[in-house]
Amino acid sequence: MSQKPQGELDVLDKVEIPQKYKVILLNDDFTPMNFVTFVLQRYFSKTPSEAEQIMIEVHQKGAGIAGVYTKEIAEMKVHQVNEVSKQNEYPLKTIMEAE
Ligand code: TYC
Repeated sequence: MSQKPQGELDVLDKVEIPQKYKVILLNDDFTPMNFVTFVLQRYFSKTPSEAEQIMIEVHQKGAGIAGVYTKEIAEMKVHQVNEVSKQNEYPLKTIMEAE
């Protein structure tokens, strides 16, 4: 048990906090909007209205956050989206970025 005052972190405490990664959806000119909203619901557990909102943001701004996860989970999401997009012959891509 730590004897330190609350709110104070030392190096040993810090290494136990896992780094989180943003999974970022990228816009393109070809992927249908309904496929993007499907992906957000299926792989990122978004509601239909959340999915619609994120898809529109990506469409307008060029990129947007689909979710934030630990490294292994983020890697899996990126892989799943890139694979399902390829299978459907759409250029939809995701990347991950440390928070
Ligand atoms: N820009 C696409 C279109 O007009 C829709 C789209 C949105 C594609 C988000 C990718 O990540 C994306 N059909």
